[in-house]
Parts: sequence; C-alpha cells; structure tokens
Amino acid sequence: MISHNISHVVLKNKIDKSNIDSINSRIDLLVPHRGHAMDHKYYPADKIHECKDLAVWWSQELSGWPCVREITRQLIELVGHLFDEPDCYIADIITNEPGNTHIKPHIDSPYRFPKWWDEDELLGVQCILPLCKFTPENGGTGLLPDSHNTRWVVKDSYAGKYNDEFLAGVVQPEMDVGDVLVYHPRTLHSTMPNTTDVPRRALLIHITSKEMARLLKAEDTIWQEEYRKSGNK
Ligand SMILES: O=C(O)CCC(=O)C(=O)O
Repeated sequence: MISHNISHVVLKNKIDKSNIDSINSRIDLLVPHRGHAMDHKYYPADKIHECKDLAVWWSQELSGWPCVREITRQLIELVGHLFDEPDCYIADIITNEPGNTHIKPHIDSPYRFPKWWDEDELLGVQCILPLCKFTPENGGTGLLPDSHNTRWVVKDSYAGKYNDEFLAGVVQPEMDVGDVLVYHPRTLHSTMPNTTDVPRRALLIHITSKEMARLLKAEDTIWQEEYRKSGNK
C-alpha cells in the first residue's frame, strides 16, 4: 500500500462492478462543475456555463449517491487502515473528452495547500476508479513513479514547468472497471490526451481521516459555495 516508498498502486478487481454500472446508468445526471476548454483555458464553477467546448471537466459532488456511498465503503475497507476514523472528502467524476490534447501534471489536496505542502505524514490518498477501460489511447491517468517524495511547487506545476520531466518518465497503467488506482496525493499525475472518439470517465474519491476532511472543507474554496448552499458549512 501507499507509504514513503510507494507513490501509487493499482488494486485489481476490488470494487463491485454492479456499483460502477449504477454510476454509468446515471451519467446523464452529471453537470459540469468546473473544467478546461479545448484551448485549456480553465473555467471555475461560477464561469463554467460560459464554456462551449469542454475538454476535461469535473462533475458536481456525488458522495450522496447510494452507489458512490457503497463504493466509498468498499474503498475504506481497502485503505481505511491508513487513517484515524477514515472518511471521504469529495467524490466527483472527471470526464476526459475526445479531442483533449492537454496534460497538466500536478499534485492534489491536501498537499497543494500551503499549510500542508511540506508535511511529511500521509494525510490522505486519492483514489481513481475507471468507469470504462483506461488505455494510453483514451487518456488513462498518467503518473510519474516515485515523484511523491519531491516538493513540487504548485504554481510551477500549473505553469507547465514540470511537463518535460513528467513526459520523460510517465506511466499510464491499463485499468479495467472494478480496479482502483490509489496514489499518494503528492505524486505528479495528469489526465492524458484522449485520441479516441469516446469520453473517458473516472470516479475520484479522496480518503482521509474525519478530522482532515473537516479541515479540508474549511480550506478548499472549490467546494465552499456548495457547502454554503447545502447549509453544510
Ligand atoms: O483524469 C485523470 O486521469 C486524473 C484526474 C486528476 O488528475 C485530478 O482530478 O486531479
């Protein structure tokens, strides 16, 4: 499992496929929450309606869907031992549209926030569950192996400064429905170009401790408007 020695692992055939089927049968209910256009311009939640050609986009928060709750329970059985009182912080779906040509190697929460950027402890794991087969052609997740011990500068990653280094060492594990990619959130990773004519989707679930989930809610501006609307501050 994830540790200071291992940046990522693919756990094969661990999630009940019927739950993934339930998600796929509800795909029409997804609403773009934020995303990048084909020219890679970023549209945050309050501007997303202006984007007419989404290339990569994230859905609304989905942890309330019963099938997502069941998958979260199964994930906690797999990785929950890493945290005190394991919990989910944000579940959403990323869609990588046909024709997306961009990469954006970056690190994830909580280490992308200054207050946890230099923290040694494992504060959470990010889980990617393919909703279809992931291949190099359809833009299966790219990762730079063993990159989780480097302190990548978040601003520099967004500016593309690590793209060459990333592309020189990137791996794209082939994954099937039912598999889970678990990675240390400090691992440099990216959605990859989708050269097929079919969208490539994945469920993203962050597993952490109950306390970190609470702290993240206060720090992460991406979701604060939703918390406010749901009265769940
Ligand atoms: O789409 C993928 O394969 C990776 C997703 C990702 O990097 C993210 O949502 O932060």
